[in-house]
Amino acid sequence: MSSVQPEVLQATAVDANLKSYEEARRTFDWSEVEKAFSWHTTGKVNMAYEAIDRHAEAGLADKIALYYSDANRREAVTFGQMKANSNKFGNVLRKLKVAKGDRVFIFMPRTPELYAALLGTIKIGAIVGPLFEAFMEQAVRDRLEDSEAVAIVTTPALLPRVPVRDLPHLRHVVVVGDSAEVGAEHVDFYKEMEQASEELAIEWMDREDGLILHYTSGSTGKPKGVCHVHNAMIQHYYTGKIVLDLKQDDIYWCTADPGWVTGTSYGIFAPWLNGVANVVRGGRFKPEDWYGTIVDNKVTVWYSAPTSFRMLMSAGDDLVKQFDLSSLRHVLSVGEPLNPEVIRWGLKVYNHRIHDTWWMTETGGQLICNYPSMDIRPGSMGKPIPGTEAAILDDSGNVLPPNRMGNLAIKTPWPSMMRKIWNNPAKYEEYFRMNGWYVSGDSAYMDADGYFWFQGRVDDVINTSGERVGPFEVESKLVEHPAVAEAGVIGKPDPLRGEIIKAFISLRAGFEPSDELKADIAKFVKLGLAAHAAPREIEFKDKLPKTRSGKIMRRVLKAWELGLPTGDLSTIED
Ligand code: 6R9
Repeated sequence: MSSVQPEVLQATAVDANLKSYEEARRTFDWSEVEKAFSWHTTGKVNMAYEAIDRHAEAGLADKIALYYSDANRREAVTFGQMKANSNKFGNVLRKLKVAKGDRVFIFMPRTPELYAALLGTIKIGAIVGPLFEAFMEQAVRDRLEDSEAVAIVTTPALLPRVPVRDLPHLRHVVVVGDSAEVGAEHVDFYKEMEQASEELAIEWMDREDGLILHYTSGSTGKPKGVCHVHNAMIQHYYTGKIVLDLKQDDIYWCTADPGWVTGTSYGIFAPWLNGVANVVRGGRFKPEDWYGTIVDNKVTVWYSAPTSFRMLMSAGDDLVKQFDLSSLRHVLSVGEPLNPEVIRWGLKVYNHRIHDTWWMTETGGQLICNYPSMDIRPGSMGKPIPGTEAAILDDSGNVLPPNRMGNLAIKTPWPSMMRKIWNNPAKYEEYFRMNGWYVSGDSAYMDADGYFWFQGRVDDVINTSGERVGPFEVESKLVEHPAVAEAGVIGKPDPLRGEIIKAFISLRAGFEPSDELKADIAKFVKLGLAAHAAPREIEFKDKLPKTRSGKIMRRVLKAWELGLPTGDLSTIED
Protein backbone atom coordinates (compact mmCIF):
# COMPACT_ATOMS: atom_id res chain seq x y z
CA MET A 1 0.00 0.00 0.00
CA SER A 2 3.03 2.21 -0.30
CA SER A 3 3.34 5.00 -2.81
CA VAL A 4 6.82 4.06 -3.97
CA GLN A 5 7.09 2.82 -7.56
CA PRO A 6 6.48 -0.95 -7.58
CA GLU A 7 9.13 -3.32 -8.86
CA VAL A 8 8.10 -4.55 -12.30
CA LEU A 9 9.26 -7.65 -14.17
CA GLN A 10 8.42 -7.09 -17.80
CA ALA A 11 6.46 -9.61 -19.84
CA THR A 12 8.78 -11.72 -21.94
CA ALA A 13 6.66 -14.29 -23.78
CA VAL A 14 5.95 -13.21 -27.32
CA ASP A 15 3.98 -16.26 -28.39
CA ALA A 16 1.77 -16.75 -25.32
CA ASN A 17 -1.73 -18.18 -25.87
CA LEU A 18 -3.12 -15.05 -24.26
CA LYS A 19 -1.77 -12.29 -26.45
CA SER A 20 -3.32 -9.31 -24.71
CA TYR A 21 -4.85 -9.50 -21.25
CA GLU A 22 -6.61 -6.15 -21.67
CA GLU A 23 -8.19 -7.10 -24.95
CA ALA A 24 -9.34 -10.49 -23.63
CA ARG A 25 -11.02 -8.76 -20.70
CA ARG A 26 -13.00 -6.61 -23.10
CA THR A 27 -14.01 -9.30 -25.60
CA PHE A 28 -13.98 -12.62 -23.74
CA ASP A 29 -17.12 -14.77 -23.59
CA TRP A 30 -17.37 -18.14 -21.73
CA SER A 31 -19.83 -19.47 -24.30
CA GLU A 32 -17.02 -19.44 -26.88
CA VAL A 33 -14.97 -21.81 -24.67
CA GLU A 34 -17.88 -24.25 -24.35
CA LYS A 35 -17.64 -25.01 -28.04
CA ALA A 36 -14.54 -27.11 -27.34
CA PHE A 37 -16.69 -29.75 -25.65
CA SER A 38 -19.04 -32.46 -26.81
CA TRP A 39 -22.08 -31.15 -24.99
CA HIS A 40 -22.41 -28.58 -27.69
CA THR A 41 -23.93 -31.28 -29.83
CA THR A 42 -25.40 -33.69 -27.28
CA GLY A 43 -26.24 -31.54 -24.26
CA LYS A 44 -24.53 -34.17 -22.08
CA VAL A 45 -20.97 -34.39 -20.93
CA ASN A 46 -18.44 -36.26 -18.81
CA MET A 47 -15.20 -34.72 -17.52
CA ALA A 48 -13.21 -37.96 -17.90
CA TYR A 49 -14.38 -38.41 -21.49
CA GLU A 50 -13.41 -34.84 -22.40
CA ALA A 51 -10.03 -35.18 -20.67
CA ILE A 52 -8.98 -38.56 -22.04
CA ASP A 53 -11.29 -40.34 -24.52
CA ARG A 54 -11.88 -37.32 -26.73
CA HIS A 55 -8.15 -37.10 -27.48
CA ALA A 56 -7.75 -40.87 -27.84
CA GLU A 57 -10.54 -40.81 -30.43
CA ALA A 58 -9.10 -37.81 -32.27
CA GLY A 59 -5.83 -39.43 -33.34
CA LEU A 60 -3.89 -38.98 -30.11
CA ALA A 61 -4.35 -42.55 -28.79
CA ASP A 62 -0.59 -43.14 -28.89
CA LYS A 63 0.39 -39.81 -27.42
CA ILE A 64 1.79 -40.02 -23.87
CA ALA A 65 -0.76 -38.73 -21.35
CA LEU A 66 1.16 -39.59 -18.19
CA TYR A 67 4.87 -39.76 -17.46
CA TYR A 68 5.05 -41.39 -14.04
CA SER A 69 8.14 -41.94 -11.92
CA ASP A 70 9.12 -42.59 -8.33
CA ALA A 71 12.23 -44.11 -6.75
CA ASN A 72 11.36 -47.64 -7.96
CA ARG A 73 9.08 -47.25 -10.92
CA ARG A 74 9.03 -45.49 -14.25
CA GLU A 75 6.12 -45.71 -16.63
CA ALA A 76 4.54 -43.89 -19.53
CA VAL A 77 0.79 -44.21 -20.19
CA THR A 78 -0.76 -43.15 -23.50
CA PHE A 79 -4.16 -41.50 -23.90
CA GLY A 80 -5.36 -44.77 -25.44
CA GLN A 81 -4.16 -46.81 -22.45
CA MET A 82 -5.58 -44.32 -19.97
CA LYS A 83 -8.91 -44.57 -21.75
CA ALA A 84 -8.83 -48.37 -21.51
CA ASN A 85 -7.66 -48.46 -17.89
CA SER A 86 -10.24 -45.97 -16.67
CA ASN A 87 -12.93 -47.84 -18.61
CA LYS A 88 -11.89 -51.03 -16.85
CA PHE A 89 -12.10 -49.42 -13.44
CA GLY A 90 -15.51 -47.97 -14.32
CA ASN A 91 -16.60 -51.55 -15.03
CA VAL A 92 -15.13 -52.76 -11.74
CA LEU A 93 -17.22 -50.21 -9.86
CA ARG A 94 -20.35 -51.01 -11.89
CA LYS A 95 -19.93 -54.68 -11.02
CA LEU A 96 -19.93 -53.60 -7.36
CA LYS A 97 -23.21 -51.78 -8.03
CA VAL A 98 -21.70 -48.34 -7.54
CA ALA A 99 -23.95 -45.90 -9.37
CA LYS A 100 -24.22 -42.30 -10.54
CA GLY A 101 -24.03 -39.84 -7.66
CA ASP A 102 -22.45 -42.32 -5.19
CA ARG A 103 -19.35 -41.12 -3.37
CA VAL A 104 -16.13 -43.08 -3.94
CA PHE A 105 -12.92 -42.16 -2.13
CA ILE A 106 -9.39 -42.65 -3.36
CA PHE A 107 -6.87 -42.95 -0.58
CA MET A 108 -3.50 -43.87 -1.96
CA PRO A 109 -0.16 -42.43 -3.01
CA ARG A 110 0.33 -41.12 -6.53
CA THR A 111 0.72 -44.00 -8.99
CA PRO A 112 -0.72 -44.62 -12.48
CA GLU A 113 -3.43 -46.72 -10.75
CA LEU A 114 -4.65 -43.69 -8.82
CA TYR A 115 -5.30 -41.80 -12.05
CA ALA A 116 -7.10 -44.70 -13.73
CA ALA A 117 -9.25 -45.20 -10.62
CA LEU A 118 -10.11 -41.52 -10.30
CA LEU A 119 -11.07 -41.15 -13.96
CA GLY A 120 -12.96 -44.47 -13.97
CA THR A 121 -15.00 -43.30 -10.99
CA ILE A 122 -15.93 -40.13 -12.84
CA LYS A 123 -16.78 -42.07 -16.00
CA ILE A 124 -19.60 -43.94 -14.26
CA GLY A 125 -20.95 -40.68 -12.84
CA ALA A 126 -19.88 -41.28 -9.24
CA ILE A 127 -18.49 -38.38 -7.21
CA VAL A 128 -14.82 -38.89 -6.45
CA GLY A 129 -13.21 -37.90 -3.15
CA PRO A 130 -9.41 -37.87 -3.24
CA LEU A 131 -7.66 -38.16 0.13
CA PHE A 132 -4.07 -37.36 1.13
CA GLU A 133 -2.11 -40.49 1.91
CA ALA A 134 -0.92 -38.73 5.10
CA PHE A 135 -4.38 -38.91 6.68
CA MET A 136 -4.83 -41.00 9.78
CA GLU A 137 -7.91 -42.97 10.69
CA GLN A 138 -9.92 -40.15 12.25
CA ALA A 139 -9.44 -37.86 9.26
CA VAL A 140 -10.48 -40.63 6.87
CA ARG A 141 -13.47 -41.51 9.03
CA ASP A 142 -14.73 -37.91 9.22
CA ARG A 143 -14.82 -37.68 5.45
CA LEU A 144 -16.35 -41.08 4.73
CA GLU A 145 -18.96 -40.49 7.38
CA ASP A 146 -19.97 -37.00 6.28
CA SER A 147 -20.28 -37.95 2.62
CA GLU A 148 -21.79 -41.42 3.24
CA ALA A 149 -19.23 -42.91 0.89
CA VAL A 150 -20.00 -46.36 -0.55
CA ALA A 151 -16.48 -47.36 -1.58
CA ILE A 152 -12.84 -46.52 -0.98
CA VAL A 153 -9.80 -47.42 -3.06
CA THR A 154 -6.61 -47.83 -1.04
CA THR A 155 -3.34 -49.76 -0.67
CA PRO A 156 -2.26 -52.47 1.81
CA ALA A 157 -0.01 -49.96 3.59
CA LEU A 158 -2.89 -47.54 4.19
CA LEU A 159 -5.52 -50.19 4.91
CA PRO A 160 -5.05 -50.07 8.71
CA ARG A 161 -6.22 -46.44 8.58
CA VAL A 162 -9.42 -47.23 6.73
CA PRO A 163 -12.19 -47.47 9.30
CA VAL A 164 -14.84 -50.04 8.54
CA ARG A 165 -16.80 -50.17 11.74
CA ASP A 166 -19.74 -47.78 12.27
CA LEU A 167 -19.77 -46.74 8.63
CA PRO A 168 -23.00 -48.35 7.44
CA HIS A 169 -22.77 -46.86 3.93
CA LEU A 170 -19.29 -48.11 3.16
CA ARG A 171 -19.80 -51.31 1.17
CA HIS A 172 -16.48 -51.86 -0.60
CA VAL A 173 -12.80 -51.50 0.16
CA VAL A 174 -10.82 -51.89 -3.05
CA VAL A 175 -7.17 -52.74 -2.38
CA VAL A 176 -4.45 -51.94 -4.90
CA GLY A 177 -1.72 -54.41 -4.01
CA ASP A 178 -0.28 -57.85 -4.19
CA SER A 179 -3.07 -60.48 -4.03
CA ALA A 180 -1.42 -62.01 -0.97
CA GLU A 181 -2.07 -58.76 0.89
CA VAL A 182 -5.72 -58.46 -0.10
CA GLY A 183 -8.10 -59.96 2.45
CA ALA A 184 -11.19 -61.97 1.51
CA GLU A 185 -13.44 -59.13 2.67
CA HIS A 186 -11.78 -56.73 0.21
CA VAL A 187 -11.91 -56.22 -3.52
CA ASP A 188 -8.68 -57.16 -5.29
CA PHE A 189 -7.97 -54.26 -7.67
CA TYR A 190 -5.55 -56.02 -10.02
CA LYS A 191 -7.61 -59.19 -10.19
CA GLU A 192 -10.79 -57.28 -11.01
CA MET A 193 -9.02 -55.03 -13.51
CA GLU A 194 -7.68 -58.07 -15.33
CA GLN A 195 -11.17 -59.42 -15.81
CA ALA A 196 -12.86 -56.12 -16.61
CA SER A 197 -13.75 -55.08 -20.14
CA GLU A 198 -12.00 -52.17 -21.84
CA GLU A 199 -15.35 -51.08 -23.26
CA LEU A 200 -17.52 -48.92 -21.05
CA ALA A 201 -20.81 -47.17 -21.61
CA ILE A 202 -19.92 -43.78 -20.16
CA GLU A 203 -22.47 -42.17 -17.87
CA TRP A 204 -23.46 -38.99 -19.69
CA MET A 205 -23.90 -36.22 -17.18
CA ASP A 206 -25.61 -32.89 -16.96
CA ARG A 207 -23.22 -30.01 -16.59
CA GLU A 208 -24.43 -29.40 -13.05
CA ASP A 209 -24.05 -33.02 -11.87
CA GLY A 210 -21.53 -33.72 -9.09
CA LEU A 211 -17.91 -34.47 -10.08
CA ILE A 212 -15.59 -34.25 -7.12
CA LEU A 213 -15.59 -33.66 -3.39
CA HIS A 214 -12.61 -31.95 -1.78
CA TYR A 215 -12.64 -31.68 1.99
CA THR A 216 -11.06 -28.52 3.30
CA SER A 217 -10.55 -26.98 6.70
CA GLY A 218 -12.34 -23.96 8.07
CA SER A 219 -11.66 -22.18 11.34
CA THR A 220 -14.44 -24.00 13.19
CA GLY A 221 -16.15 -27.36 12.98
CA LYS A 222 -15.23 -30.45 11.03
CA PRO A 223 -13.73 -30.23 7.53
CA LYS A 224 -16.21 -29.16 4.85
CA GLY A 225 -16.92 -31.17 1.72
CA VAL A 226 -16.60 -28.74 -1.17
CA CYS A 227 -18.52 -30.14 -4.12
CA HIS A 228 -17.71 -29.33 -7.74
CA VAL A 229 -19.61 -30.24 -10.90
CA HIS A 230 -18.69 -31.31 -14.43
CA ASN A 231 -19.26 -27.76 -15.69
CA ALA A 232 -15.94 -26.81 -14.03
CA MET A 233 -14.18 -28.18 -17.11
CA ILE A 234 -14.80 -24.93 -18.95
CA GLN A 235 -12.58 -23.06 -16.52
CA HIS A 236 -9.99 -25.82 -16.17
CA TYR A 237 -9.61 -25.94 -19.94
CA TYR A 238 -9.48 -22.18 -20.41
CA THR A 239 -7.08 -21.40 -17.56
CA GLY A 240 -4.92 -24.31 -18.76
CA LYS A 241 -4.63 -22.37 -22.00
CA ILE A 242 -4.16 -18.82 -20.79
CA VAL A 243 -2.57 -19.21 -17.34
CA LEU A 244 -0.56 -22.44 -17.68
CA ASP A 245 -0.11 -21.39 -21.34
CA LEU A 246 -0.34 -25.05 -22.41
CA LYS A 247 0.40 -25.99 -26.02
CA GLN A 248 0.20 -29.36 -27.76
CA ASP A 249 3.87 -30.30 -27.34
CA ASP A 250 4.27 -29.25 -23.74
CA ILE A 251 5.47 -31.57 -21.01
CA TYR A 252 3.67 -30.25 -17.98
CA TRP A 253 4.43 -30.96 -14.32
CA CYS A 254 2.16 -30.00 -11.45
CA THR A 255 3.83 -31.06 -8.21
CA ALA A 256 0.61 -31.25 -6.14
CA ASP A 257 -1.02 -34.42 -4.81
CA PRO A 258 -4.66 -35.02 -5.88
CA GLY A 259 -5.59 -34.87 -2.18
CA TRP A 260 -5.30 -31.12 -2.67
CA VAL A 261 -7.50 -29.33 -5.20
CA THR A 262 -4.43 -28.21 -7.15
CA GLY A 263 -3.58 -31.86 -7.77
CA THR A 264 -6.93 -32.48 -9.47
CA SER A 265 -7.94 -29.20 -11.15
CA TYR A 266 -4.38 -28.63 -12.41
CA GLY A 267 -2.75 -32.04 -11.88
CA ILE A 268 -5.43 -33.91 -13.88
CA PHE A 269 -8.17 -31.88 -15.52
CA ALA A 270 -6.51 -28.77 -16.98
CA PRO A 271 -3.58 -30.53 -18.68
CA TRP A 272 -5.60 -33.43 -20.05
CA LEU A 273 -8.53 -31.29 -21.20
CA ASN A 274 -5.85 -29.55 -23.25
CA GLY A 275 -4.47 -32.89 -24.51
CA VAL A 276 -1.07 -32.24 -22.94
CA ALA A 277 1.44 -34.76 -21.52
CA ASN A 278 1.34 -34.74 -17.73
CA VAL A 279 4.24 -35.59 -15.44
CA VAL A 280 3.65 -37.17 -12.02
CA ARG A 281 6.46 -37.69 -9.55
CA GLY A 282 5.64 -40.04 -6.69
CA GLY A 283 7.39 -40.13 -3.33
CA ARG A 284 8.53 -37.41 -1.00
CA PHE A 285 10.07 -34.07 -1.82
CA LYS A 286 13.82 -34.12 -2.43
CA PRO A 287 15.49 -31.26 -4.28
CA GLU A 288 17.67 -33.62 -6.37
CA ASP A 289 14.67 -35.72 -7.40
CA TRP A 290 12.69 -32.67 -8.35
CA TYR A 291 15.35 -31.19 -10.58
CA GLY A 292 15.95 -34.69 -11.92
CA THR A 293 12.27 -34.96 -12.82
CA ILE A 294 12.52 -31.78 -14.90
CA VAL A 295 15.65 -33.02 -16.66
CA ASP A 296 14.45 -36.60 -17.29
CA ASN A 297 11.09 -35.58 -18.69
CA LYS A 298 12.19 -32.32 -20.33
CA VAL A 299 9.46 -30.51 -18.44
CA THR A 300 8.41 -27.27 -20.15
CA VAL A 301 5.68 -25.94 -17.83
CA TRP A 302 6.09 -26.32 -14.07
CA TYR A 303 3.39 -25.53 -11.49
CA SER A 304 4.45 -25.69 -7.84
CA ALA A 305 4.05 -23.88 -4.52
CA PRO A 306 5.94 -21.22 -2.55
CA THR A 307 6.90 -23.66 0.18
CA SER A 308 8.59 -25.92 -2.40
CA PHE A 309 10.34 -23.01 -4.09
CA ARG A 310 11.59 -21.87 -0.67
CA MET A 311 12.92 -25.35 0.08
CA LEU A 312 14.63 -25.45 -3.32
CA MET A 313 16.05 -22.02 -2.60
CA SER A 314 17.49 -23.23 0.71
CA ALA A 315 18.97 -26.26 -1.08
CA GLY A 316 21.22 -23.74 -2.79
CA ASP A 317 22.19 -22.28 -6.16
CA ASP A 318 25.02 -24.76 -6.69
CA LEU A 319 22.58 -27.64 -6.81
CA VAL A 320 20.63 -25.94 -9.60
CA LYS A 321 23.82 -25.70 -11.68
CA GLN A 322 24.19 -29.49 -11.66
CA PHE A 323 20.99 -29.89 -13.69
CA ASP A 324 20.15 -28.83 -17.21
CA LEU A 325 16.81 -27.11 -16.72
CA SER A 326 16.80 -25.50 -20.15
CA SER A 327 13.60 -27.31 -21.19
CA LEU A 328 11.58 -25.03 -18.88
CA ARG A 329 9.68 -22.20 -20.50
CA HIS A 330 6.97 -21.30 -17.95
CA VAL A 331 6.94 -21.54 -14.14
CA LEU A 332 3.96 -20.96 -11.83
CA SER A 333 3.07 -21.03 -8.14
CA VAL A 334 -0.02 -21.36 -5.95
CA GLY A 335 -1.11 -21.92 -2.37
CA GLU A 336 0.44 -19.16 -0.30
CA PRO A 337 1.84 -15.71 -0.78
CA LEU A 338 4.79 -15.95 -3.16
CA ASN A 339 7.59 -13.92 -1.59
CA PRO A 340 9.19 -11.34 -3.92
CA GLU A 341 12.50 -12.72 -2.70
CA VAL A 342 11.63 -16.11 -4.18
CA ILE A 343 10.63 -14.52 -7.50
CA ARG A 344 13.96 -12.68 -7.70
CA TRP A 345 15.78 -15.89 -6.89
CA GLY A 346 13.81 -17.80 -9.54
CA LEU A 347 14.74 -15.21 -12.11
CA LYS A 348 18.39 -15.53 -11.16
CA VAL A 349 18.74 -19.33 -11.04
CA TYR A 350 16.03 -20.57 -13.44
CA ASN A 351 16.05 -17.51 -15.65
CA HIS A 352 12.25 -17.50 -15.41
CA ARG A 353 9.69 -15.30 -13.76
CA ILE A 354 7.61 -17.39 -11.33
CA HIS A 355 3.96 -16.60 -12.07
CA ASP A 356 1.82 -16.42 -8.95
CA THR A 357 -1.80 -17.64 -9.15
CA TRP A 358 -4.54 -17.23 -6.57
CA TRP A 359 -7.56 -19.43 -6.07
CA MET A 360 -9.14 -21.76 -3.49
CA THR A 361 -10.66 -25.21 -3.06
CA GLU A 362 -14.03 -23.47 -3.18
CA THR A 363 -13.32 -21.60 -6.42
CA GLY A 364 -12.36 -24.84 -8.19
CA GLY A 365 -10.06 -23.02 -10.61
CA GLN A 366 -7.61 -20.18 -10.93
CA LEU A 367 -9.08 -16.70 -10.59
CA ILE A 368 -6.40 -14.08 -9.97
CA CYS A 369 -3.22 -14.70 -11.90
CA ASN A 370 -0.07 -13.49 -13.57
CA TYR A 371 0.08 -14.21 -17.30
CA PRO A 372 3.14 -14.71 -19.51
CA SER A 373 2.16 -11.67 -21.59
CA MET A 374 1.64 -9.39 -18.58
CA ASP A 375 4.13 -7.48 -16.43
CA ILE A 376 4.64 -9.01 -12.99
CA ARG A 377 4.76 -6.96 -9.82
CA PRO A 378 6.52 -9.28 -7.35
CA GLY A 379 4.33 -9.79 -4.30
CA SER A 380 1.10 -9.35 -6.28
CA MET A 381 -1.20 -12.26 -7.12
CA GLY A 382 -1.95 -10.60 -10.46
CA LYS A 383 -5.28 -9.75 -12.07
CA PRO A 384 -8.60 -11.61 -12.44
CA ILE A 385 -8.91 -13.97 -15.40
CA PRO A 386 -10.99 -12.70 -18.33
CA GLY A 387 -14.69 -13.38 -17.75
CA THR A 388 -14.49 -12.80 -13.98
CA GLU A 389 -14.56 -9.81 -11.70
CA ALA A 390 -12.71 -9.43 -8.39
CA ALA A 391 -13.10 -6.65 -5.84
CA ILE A 392 -12.26 -5.59 -2.33
CA LEU A 393 -15.33 -5.21 -0.11
CA ASP A 394 -15.78 -3.63 3.28
CA ASP A 395 -17.58 -5.66 5.96
CA SER A 396 -20.97 -4.40 4.74
CA GLY A 397 -20.34 -5.55 1.17
CA ASN A 398 -19.49 -2.18 -0.38
CA VAL A 399 -16.81 -2.14 -3.05
CA LEU A 400 -13.76 -0.27 -1.79
CA PRO A 401 -11.60 2.01 -3.95
CA PRO A 402 -8.00 1.05 -4.88
CA ASN A 403 -5.37 0.77 -2.16
CA ARG A 404 -7.87 0.05 0.60
CA MET A 405 -7.56 -3.26 2.42
CA GLY A 406 -10.68 -5.41 2.86
CA ASN A 407 -12.37 -8.68 1.94
CA LEU A 408 -11.25 -10.24 -1.31
CA ALA A 409 -14.43 -11.16 -3.20
CA ILE A 410 -15.37 -12.56 -6.61
CA LYS A 411 -18.53 -11.68 -8.54
CA THR A 412 -20.70 -14.80 -8.91
CA PRO A 413 -20.93 -17.03 -10.82
CA TRP A 414 -17.95 -18.48 -12.68
CA PRO A 415 -17.80 -21.94 -14.30
CA SER A 416 -15.79 -23.84 -11.67
CA MET A 417 -17.43 -22.32 -8.59
CA MET A 418 -18.36 -24.89 -5.92
CA ARG A 419 -22.04 -25.82 -6.07
CA LYS A 420 -22.50 -26.96 -2.50
CA ILE A 421 -20.91 -27.82 0.82
CA TRP A 422 -21.87 -31.44 1.47
CA ASN A 423 -24.58 -31.71 4.11
CA ASN A 424 -24.16 -28.08 5.09
CA PRO A 425 -26.25 -25.55 3.14
CA ALA A 426 -25.86 -22.93 5.87
CA LYS A 427 -22.07 -23.00 5.50
CA TYR A 428 -22.44 -22.67 1.75
CA GLU A 429 -24.70 -19.63 2.05
CA GLU A 430 -22.20 -17.92 4.35
CA TYR A 431 -19.77 -17.50 1.45
CA PHE A 432 -22.41 -15.63 -0.55
CA ARG A 433 -23.70 -13.39 2.22
CA MET A 434 -22.66 -10.23 0.39
CA ASN A 435 -25.14 -9.78 -2.37
CA GLY A 436 -23.85 -11.34 -5.58
CA TRP A 437 -20.31 -11.79 -4.30
CA TYR A 438 -18.34 -14.83 -3.14
CA VAL A 439 -16.42 -13.80 -0.01
CA SER A 440 -13.07 -15.61 0.03
CA GLY A 441 -12.01 -15.19 3.66
CA ASP A 442 -8.75 -13.61 2.45
CA SER A 443 -7.94 -9.96 2.95
CA ALA A 444 -6.24 -8.05 0.17
CA TYR A 445 -6.11 -4.73 -1.63
CA MET A 446 -6.07 -3.74 -5.29
CA ASP A 447 -3.61 -1.14 -6.49
CA ALA A 448 -4.50 1.70 -8.87
CA ASP A 449 -3.48 -0.43 -11.87
CA GLY A 450 -5.74 -3.35 -10.96
CA TYR A 451 -3.13 -5.69 -9.44
CA PHE A 452 -4.31 -7.59 -6.32
CA TRP A 453 -2.09 -7.92 -3.24
CA PHE A 454 -2.72 -10.63 -0.63
CA GLN A 455 -2.63 -9.49 3.01
CA GLY A 456 -3.73 -12.47 5.10
CA ARG A 457 -6.63 -14.65 6.15
CA VAL A 458 -9.63 -13.03 7.78
CA ASP A 459 -10.25 -16.15 9.86
CA ASP A 460 -7.76 -18.29 11.80
CA VAL A 461 -7.07 -20.88 9.13
CA ILE A 462 -3.40 -21.87 9.13
CA ASN A 463 -1.43 -22.28 5.93
CA THR A 464 1.58 -24.48 6.64
CA SER A 465 3.66 -25.46 3.63
CA GLY A 466 0.65 -24.73 1.47
CA GLU A 467 -1.67 -27.02 3.43
CA ARG A 468 -4.78 -25.50 4.90
CA VAL A 469 -5.14 -26.64 8.48
CA GLY A 470 -8.11 -25.73 10.62
CA PRO A 471 -6.97 -24.88 14.16
CA PHE A 472 -10.17 -26.34 15.54
CA GLU A 473 -9.42 -29.79 14.16
CA VAL A 474 -5.98 -29.76 15.77
CA GLU A 475 -7.33 -28.43 19.07
CA SER A 476 -9.97 -31.15 19.11
CA LYS A 477 -7.34 -33.81 18.68
CA LEU A 478 -5.06 -32.21 21.29
CA VAL A 479 -7.68 -32.29 23.99
CA GLU A 480 -8.09 -36.01 23.40
CA HIS A 481 -4.59 -36.46 24.84
CA PRO A 482 -4.84 -37.54 28.50
CA ALA A 483 -2.56 -34.72 29.69
CA VAL A 484 -4.28 -31.88 27.84
CA ALA A 485 -6.98 -29.83 29.52
CA GLU A 486 -7.32 -27.12 26.92
CA ALA A 487 -5.57 -26.17 23.72
CA GLY A 488 -5.40 -23.14 21.44
CA VAL A 489 -3.67 -23.39 18.08
CA ILE A 490 -2.26 -20.66 15.86
CA GLY A 491 -0.11 -20.26 12.76
CA LYS A 492 3.28 -18.83 13.65
CA PRO A 493 5.14 -17.10 10.80
CA ASP A 494 7.99 -19.26 9.51
CA PRO A 495 10.50 -18.42 6.78
CA LEU A 496 10.38 -21.86 5.16
CA ARG A 497 6.86 -23.13 5.72
CA GLY A 498 4.98 -19.84 5.60
CA GLU A 499 3.45 -20.72 8.93
CA ILE A 500 4.05 -23.49 11.42
CA ILE A 501 1.46 -24.82 13.82
CA LYS A 502 1.98 -23.67 17.38
CA ALA A 503 -0.16 -25.02 20.21
CA PHE A 504 -0.75 -23.36 23.57
CA ILE A 505 -1.77 -25.98 26.07
CA SER A 506 -2.99 -26.02 29.64
CA LEU A 507 -2.42 -29.33 31.39
CA ARG A 508 -4.74 -31.44 33.43
CA ALA A 509 -4.07 -31.70 37.14
CA GLY A 510 -1.32 -34.16 37.90
CA PHE A 511 0.68 -33.50 34.73
CA GLU A 512 3.90 -31.51 34.69
CA PRO A 513 5.34 -29.67 31.68
CA SER A 514 8.33 -31.41 30.10
CA ASP A 515 9.99 -31.84 26.70
CA GLU A 516 9.02 -35.51 26.69
CA LEU A 517 5.39 -34.55 27.16
CA LYS A 518 5.64 -32.05 24.28
CA ALA A 519 7.04 -34.73 22.00
CA ASP A 520 4.37 -37.17 23.09
CA ILE A 521 1.56 -34.70 22.42
CA ALA A 522 2.93 -33.80 18.97
CA LYS A 523 3.19 -37.50 18.13
CA PHE A 524 -0.37 -38.03 19.30
CA VAL A 525 -1.65 -35.49 16.75
CA LYS A 526 0.61 -36.84 14.05
CA LEU A 527 -0.72 -40.37 14.47
CA GLY A 528 -4.28 -39.39 15.20
CA LEU A 529 -4.85 -36.73 12.55
CA ALA A 530 -2.05 -36.17 10.04
CA ALA A 531 1.66 -35.45 10.07
CA HIS A 532 1.19 -31.97 8.62
CA ALA A 533 -1.36 -31.13 11.35
CA ALA A 534 0.99 -31.85 14.26
CA PRO A 535 2.22 -28.79 16.16
CA ARG A 536 5.89 -28.05 15.60
CA GLU A 537 5.91 -25.88 18.70
CA ILE A 538 4.13 -26.36 22.00
CA GLU A 539 3.97 -23.92 24.88
CA PHE A 540 2.40 -24.79 28.22
CA LYS A 541 0.23 -22.16 29.96
CA ASP A 542 -1.62 -22.27 33.25
CA LYS A 543 -4.66 -20.75 31.62
CA LEU A 544 -5.74 -19.86 28.08
CA PRO A 545 -7.48 -16.60 27.15
CA LYS A 546 -11.16 -17.25 26.49
CA THR A 547 -14.31 -15.36 25.62
CA ARG A 548 -17.22 -15.46 28.00
CA SER A 549 -18.86 -17.93 25.68
CA GLY A 550 -15.82 -20.13 26.23
CA LYS A 551 -14.11 -19.71 22.85
CA ILE A 552 -10.38 -19.75 23.10
CA MET A 553 -9.16 -16.42 21.74
CA ARG A 554 -6.63 -17.36 19.13
CA ARG A 555 -6.00 -13.77 18.21
CA VAL A 556 -4.75 -13.11 21.74
CA LEU A 557 -2.47 -16.14 21.51
CA LYS A 558 -1.20 -14.80 18.22
CA ALA A 559 -0.59 -11.36 19.68
CA TRP A 560 1.35 -12.95 22.57
CA GLU A 561 3.41 -14.89 20.10
CA LEU A 562 4.23 -11.88 17.95
CA GLY A 563 4.67 -9.51 20.87
CA LEU A 564 1.84 -7.31 19.62
CA PRO A 565 -0.88 -5.50 21.54
CA THR A 566 -3.75 -7.87 22.30
CA GLY A 567 -6.38 -5.43 21.03
CA ASP A 568 -10.01 -5.47 22.12
CA LEU A 569 -10.38 -7.77 25.11
CA SER A 570 -13.98 -6.85 25.86
CA THR A 571 -15.19 -10.38 25.32
CA ILE A 572 -12.46 -12.05 27.39
CA GLU A 573 -13.52 -14.32 30.24
CA ASP A 574 -11.54 -12.66 33.04
C1 6R9 B 1 -5.55 -23.55 -4.49
C2 6R9 B 1 -5.47 -23.46 -3.00
C3 6R9 B 1 -6.78 -21.43 -0.37
C4 6R9 B 1 -6.12 -20.37 0.45
C5 6R9 B 1 -6.52 -18.98 0.03
C6 6R9 B 1 -5.31 -18.17 0.47
C7 6R9 B 1 -4.15 -19.11 0.19
C8 6R9 B 1 -3.77 -19.60 -2.28
C9 6R9 B 1 -2.49 -17.95 -2.83
C10 6R9 B 1 -2.82 -17.83 -1.46
C11 6R9 B 1 -1.59 -15.89 -1.30
C12 6R9 B 1 -1.64 -16.94 -3.41
N1 6R9 B 1 -3.60 -18.88 -1.14
N2 6R9 B 1 -3.09 -19.06 -3.30
N3 6R9 B 1 -2.37 -16.81 -0.70
N4 6R9 B 1 -1.22 -15.93 -2.59
N5 6R9 B 1 -1.27 -16.99 -4.70
O1 6R9 B 1 -4.46 -23.08 -2.46
O2 6R9 B 1 -6.58 -23.85 -2.31
O3 6R9 B 1 -5.90 -25.12 -0.23
O4 6R9 B 1 -8.21 -24.15 -0.54
O5 6R9 B 1 -6.23 -22.69 -0.07
O6 6R9 B 1 -4.70 -20.43 0.27
O7 6R9 B 1 -5.40 -17.89 1.83
O8 6R9 B 1 -7.72 -18.60 0.67
P1 6R9 B 1 -6.76 -24.03 -0.75
